[in-house]
Amino acid sequence: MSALLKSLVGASEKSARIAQLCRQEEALFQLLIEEKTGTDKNKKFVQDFKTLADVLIQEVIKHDVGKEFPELHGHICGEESNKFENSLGETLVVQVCTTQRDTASLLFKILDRNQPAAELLAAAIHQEVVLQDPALDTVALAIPPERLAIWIDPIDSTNQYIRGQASVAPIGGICPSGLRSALVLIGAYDRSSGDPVLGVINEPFFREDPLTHRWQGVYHWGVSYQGTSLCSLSRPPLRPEPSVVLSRSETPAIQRVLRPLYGERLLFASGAGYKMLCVILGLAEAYVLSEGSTFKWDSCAPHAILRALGGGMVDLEAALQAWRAGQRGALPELTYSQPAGGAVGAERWANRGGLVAFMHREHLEVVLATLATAAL
Ligand code: 2IP
Ligand code: CA
Ligand code: CA
Repeated sequence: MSALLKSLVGASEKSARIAQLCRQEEALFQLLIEEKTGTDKNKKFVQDFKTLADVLIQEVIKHDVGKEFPELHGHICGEESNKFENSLGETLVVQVCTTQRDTASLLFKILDRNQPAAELLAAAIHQEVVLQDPALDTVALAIPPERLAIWIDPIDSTNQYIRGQASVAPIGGICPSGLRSALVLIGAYDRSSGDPVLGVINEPFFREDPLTHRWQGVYHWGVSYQGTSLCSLSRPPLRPEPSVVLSRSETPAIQRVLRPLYGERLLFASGAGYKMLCVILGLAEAYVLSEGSTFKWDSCAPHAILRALGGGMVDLEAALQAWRAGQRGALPELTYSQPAGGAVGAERWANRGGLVAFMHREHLEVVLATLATAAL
């Protein structure tokens, strides 16, 4: 199990390096930021490249983890499809090849014959990541990989990743926007129960080195399985003046109802994963989302870490229903193995009832009691 945890952390590190590289290397950066000038073909190409960063990272994780754990083959899924249409209208399958050279020639085709970009990416994809983390080496856990499946969001908060604002001043410790909210999310869940088991969150843009202007990242992990909880972080306390973090597009009705509870400590941030991370780090007591705009790949990793620290993530609609019916014991947490009935495409994996991410059960109860009695 610790081998799987290490493999997922290693894959998140490689992913973070690819995400950083696309912003740092001129040949790649130009593709990422180029604006709507030029021909339609150019426009399409730029659009393609933005997706390519996501698709590539997902394929790298699938490849590296799948190679080490054949039991997981067919059970590593994510937001992206690996079919990719280039600007010439050719459909190509993005994959990690056996050698760096083969990967580079595949990328050369995908990237409209841009050799420097193809070579830089191929080198990053085939690099060996050596983790230097003694804490990880001491983790001893026995969870058979064949009981697990994996959800990946290769880059969450893509919009902020593309926009790339480096230094956005935090409000109440939380960055409202900017590169900080772009995260790599890798979560494992129990195939039969659907419960989240293991989560890795990597922050590729944690800190910019003032001298080299290179990005430095940081990762966090947590495991919660059959009564055993382990985490790279410690449980934050419930603060006397709690705060909540919301999406900027959260409904006015929810904002109005929560305002009296939090006052000035009603905070806003981009990125679903980042808002969950804020709860994990104790920068917010809750993340409330009333709409079905997140997916299993957004919540699985943060949810596993929250559980490892004694928190959780409930389905808001189902939790409110249970609360109103007086069933206030075990509130319905999100699960990860079943698609939503009657939905198609990505919608099958949406957290359709919205969610509340929380660290302290008593605070979740305050949120639910407030929302349950309000006219929404
Ligand atoms: C998005 C991203 C958005 C979030 C949305 C996610 O994932 O995290 O930022 O919206 O829910 O699905 P918001 O920022 O309003 O919370 P992606 O960037 O991977 O599409
Ligand atoms: Ca996402
Ligand atoms: Ca994404």
